[in-house]
Amino acid sequence: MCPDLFDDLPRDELEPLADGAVVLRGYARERAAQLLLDVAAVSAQAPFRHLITPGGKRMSVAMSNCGPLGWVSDTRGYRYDACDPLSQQPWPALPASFAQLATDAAQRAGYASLHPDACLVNRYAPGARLTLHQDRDERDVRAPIVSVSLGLPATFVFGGFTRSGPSRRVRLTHGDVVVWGGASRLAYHGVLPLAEGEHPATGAFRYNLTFRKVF
Ligand code: MD6
Ligand code: FE
Repeated sequence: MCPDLFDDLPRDELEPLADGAVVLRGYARERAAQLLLDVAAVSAQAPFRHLITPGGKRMSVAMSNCGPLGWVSDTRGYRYDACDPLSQQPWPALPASFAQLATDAAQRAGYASLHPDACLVNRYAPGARLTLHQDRDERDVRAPIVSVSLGLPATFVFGGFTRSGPSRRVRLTHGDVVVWGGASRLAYHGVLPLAEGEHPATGAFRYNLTFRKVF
């Protein structure tokens, strides 16, 4: 069957992924248009760019940030920085639509309150991928991460606490939100190379917003 037939139905399913991690299917769908307008506004101020890994490789995913802190990478390492290295200016403020969604989704997933101080905005073109990694540059790993998928579908790989351990794959489509904390907060994860496609809301791209509490 073709799951896209059901794209217009309201969905608010809570799908357990692992201990502490849950997929809220379609949770952001009704807000997606506003979120994408705000992605455009953020990236007008802090353009998408391909960061360089500490090992000297160009990342295939293009990134921007908003909020008090932004995640950056260069040959000196990974870190959070209050300024955009391209402009030497503070990152754009967290749009109200972003802040509201992060708080609502965390609550829906059972986390009392999330006050994110960083939002990483990822843009995937066909072929772009994210190799297995842990999110461990945040000092406060008690807070969950809220991750929003917009546009083209992607396959998310969710592993354990070692890079080579077993993993499962989860299809993430437009409007899906993953809330990820507790026992899974430091699990390895990644995104398989994005397939070619055309999405009515985002064209040939997938966007992902991840809200974090760094401090
Ligand atoms: C992405 N997401 O979905 C990449 N990290 O494009 C992540 O790397 C991620 O979705 C931590 C928690 C949730 C995530
Ligand atoms: Fe991550």
